[in-house]
Amino acid sequence: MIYFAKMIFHLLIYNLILQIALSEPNNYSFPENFIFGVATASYQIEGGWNEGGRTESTWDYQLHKNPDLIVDKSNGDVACDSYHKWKEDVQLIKNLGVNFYRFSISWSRILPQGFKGSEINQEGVTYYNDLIDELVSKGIEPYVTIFHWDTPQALESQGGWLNESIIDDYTYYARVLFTLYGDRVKTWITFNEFHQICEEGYGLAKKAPFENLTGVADYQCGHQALLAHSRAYRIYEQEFKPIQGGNVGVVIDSVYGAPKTDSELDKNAAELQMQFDFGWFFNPIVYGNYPQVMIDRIDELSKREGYNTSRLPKFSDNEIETMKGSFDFLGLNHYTTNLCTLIGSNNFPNPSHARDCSVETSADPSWKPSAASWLWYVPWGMRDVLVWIKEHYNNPPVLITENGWATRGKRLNDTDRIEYIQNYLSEVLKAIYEDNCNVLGYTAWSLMDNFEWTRGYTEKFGLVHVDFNDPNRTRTPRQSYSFYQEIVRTRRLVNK
Ligand code: GBH
Repeated sequence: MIYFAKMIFHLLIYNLILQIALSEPNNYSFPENFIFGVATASYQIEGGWNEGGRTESTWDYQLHKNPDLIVDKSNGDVACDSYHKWKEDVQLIKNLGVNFYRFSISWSRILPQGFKGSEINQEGVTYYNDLIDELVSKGIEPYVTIFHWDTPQALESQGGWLNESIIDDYTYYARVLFTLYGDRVKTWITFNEFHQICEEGYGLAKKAPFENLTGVADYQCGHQALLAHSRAYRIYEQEFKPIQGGNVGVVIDSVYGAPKTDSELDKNAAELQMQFDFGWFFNPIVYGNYPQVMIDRIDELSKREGYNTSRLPKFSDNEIETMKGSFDFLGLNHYTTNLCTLIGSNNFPNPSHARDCSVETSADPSWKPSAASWLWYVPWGMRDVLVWIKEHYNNPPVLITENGWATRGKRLNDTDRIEYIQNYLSEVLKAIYEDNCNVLGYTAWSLMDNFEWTRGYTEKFGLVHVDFNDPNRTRTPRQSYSFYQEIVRTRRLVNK
């Protein structure tokens, strides 16, 4: 009897804790057309780096040369071994019950030499054919990211995204993919996060190719990448869409910039930050050109620094026309929020993207940190960023293409990840029902633990744990996997 009472007591306490952890989810259910998915990226999961005719990407090349670039000196040579274990991955996705799987294609698996006109590698083509067929046969829609940072080294060695010839190389590659897979792939994403490729890759040496020429190379990279995006969009629109009927979007990441205080100055700082990070890429895609505030400030500073042209390249009238409206949906990667305040430009290196913007960002000390130094738990930022996008770009269709929480170690009872997903989704629902934001769906990052770039295998984002010490790379679903499965099944937040 006492035993029984004790058990009930424990159950009550457990429920109470769960209720507190999950705080108050709202009562909305997800709209009928709202879709759910999970995401990964080729270099982070595939491995098989030199198998089936694949050549090195800039990541392979850099990490083979200098393992010290990564905290645990690891690399993506094997990663989750999805090059061999893709069937198991698809089964996990199937059991999760989601509508789509967002994955990326490794450019150097399809085109080992990378460049325009180069030979197509049949073994690489077969790998993705098999994956796509398996997904389709299980009722999961393939959502393909054409480029998620793994530039073929053959192209990187010629300057990569700083050399305008990459625009033709990229559009050739995109056309090859549309031709090969467009009968089954109806949702394409041209680029994942220009900002990380260009600012972290060429500006701040935090991502391959680890260049640090901020204020110059980042803008040049962004320029080529935007042009490559818009041309690929038009190629699909004109040559493939009439037959294949799919959609082409682009993924832009946004750390939401919120004002540090209610002051007008801080509100300006937040706006500036959003324009310099998010607007840098989405403004051209919607309106044809960089945000005016960016053009003006960089022109002005460049002059003062003695440059004879602006460090921010200019688009021609034709390019503006090609760019304007070059998206069917915006893919939004959103994880966290920063507080913004203006500070003097002398606090930043000269020149630099940070100096051009001159905003100091910080986290509120009360925000819960994750295992990733940049990621805090700020659910309301999800709603605010959706509203900001709605107001600035005339309520475009937005697919949330990534959102997730970082943990450390194996821990399968990832209640913090559950809380994060629950409350971020709750804000998505408010944005839909209370603010009329046009949100098409949600994608959890990530299906499974994977190679987290310079953090190696130390930071985990997976709904599924992967044992990287085990040659079999055994996959074990975490609690968050069942939790997300429940949301997808019931189409509402849990515990209501
Ligand atoms: C996504 O980017 C990527 O698309 C995905 O590949 C990745 O695995 C996932 O995030 C998790 O990180 O200045 O060194 O602190 C999210 C964008 C990445 C933007 C980290 C801010 C800060 C790096 N964010 N970045 S650092």
